[in-house]
Amino acid sequence: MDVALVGLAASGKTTLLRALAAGHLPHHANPNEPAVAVVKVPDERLDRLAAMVGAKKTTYLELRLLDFPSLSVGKNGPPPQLLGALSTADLLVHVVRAFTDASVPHPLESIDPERDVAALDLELAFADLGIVERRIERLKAETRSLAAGARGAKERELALLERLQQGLEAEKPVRAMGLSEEERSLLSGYNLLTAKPMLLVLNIDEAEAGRSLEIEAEARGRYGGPGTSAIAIAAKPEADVAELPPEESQEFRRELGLPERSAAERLLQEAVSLLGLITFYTAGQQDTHAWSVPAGTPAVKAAGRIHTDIERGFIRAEVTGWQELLEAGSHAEAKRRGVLRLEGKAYEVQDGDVINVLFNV
Ligand SMILES: Nc1nc2c(ncn2[C@@H]2O[C@H](COP(=O)(O)OP(=O)(O)OP(=O)(O)O)[C@@H](O)[C@H]2O)c(=O)[nH]1
Ligand SMILES: [Mg+2]
Repeated sequence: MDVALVGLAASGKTTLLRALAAGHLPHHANPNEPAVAVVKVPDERLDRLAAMVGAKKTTYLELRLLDFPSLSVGKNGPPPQLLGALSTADLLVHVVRAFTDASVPHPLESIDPERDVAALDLELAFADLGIVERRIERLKAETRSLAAGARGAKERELALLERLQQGLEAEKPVRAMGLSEEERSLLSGYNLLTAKPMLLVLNIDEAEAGRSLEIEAEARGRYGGPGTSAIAIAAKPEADVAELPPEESQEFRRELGLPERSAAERLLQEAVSLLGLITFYTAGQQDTHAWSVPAGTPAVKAAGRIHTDIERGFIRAEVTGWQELLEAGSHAEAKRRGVLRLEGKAYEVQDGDVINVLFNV
């Protein structure tokens, strides 16, 4: 899954990437293209399961982070090439400047997070509007050349696009238009930017780090909505602490007043949930492994994430909630306590399930 970090110039995108990638930073190959870093999603549940079984290897979920060049807004909006590169991302992370540091100039010359959020949203909506309008023109022309009886599908698409056009003109993102599953899949080929989930990251002052969670709650109330969430992070100190060994980082976090959970853990787990994914685990001694699947995935399909043979030969899944398994301390004890359940192919995998698939090849 690709997560694009976007924002105005000097909002802290690259600093945030340093906090998320803990020092493993890519180089910008070309100033007009994003730099890419593959990061592991920190996961305490996985760490504890791995410790319980004494796993030789622990495998975290991974996300690809794309650090985009800054997007300009207003009269000289972002170049089409950059917006095109954004269109294949699965999630947009808008890094919004909320830190005050006078030595870092702001492209719009004042600190105003609400204005910046609205300005970038407007650019994205404008880009989508262009795509929708061009498609409407094309569809109208195509429909005219068809016999009346053969116009059904195109007319349905046209009606949907006209609805989007109206919404976008009113600056409403597609993700907030309440589209059905079917309508969304009809639109999936267009890669509309405002149809993607959006995570706003308020990059706050170091001095405000102690109030992160409070500022975040306020921001969620203000900006949250369908497919949209917000988080407050002090990127600079988070980036500095991310490079320390884990034993030292907790102490520094306390001294700096940073929240107990790291920026990487908070942001990347929020990203996974905005992507509509849930995490399940396999707790083997060789490898204790986190896997992600879309919410609502049946056990047999989830098994296919592990290996296609396991999907094909699926018999049953032994399923235990991560917490119950940790409380029991072993699979054997979980079985004795009756918290290990046997589930069939259609069982809908839940976030936090620890699964052992019984299969036959
Ligand atoms: N005080 C303070 N400075 C920050 C913070 N985050 C970033 N900066 C500074 O702001 C400047 C720009 O940060 P970058 O992370 O390079 O911003 P960017 O969004 O990647 O910038 P471009 O890629 O040029 O658009 C740097 O000098 C950072 O040190 C922060 O949380 N607090
Ligand atoms: Mg940068």
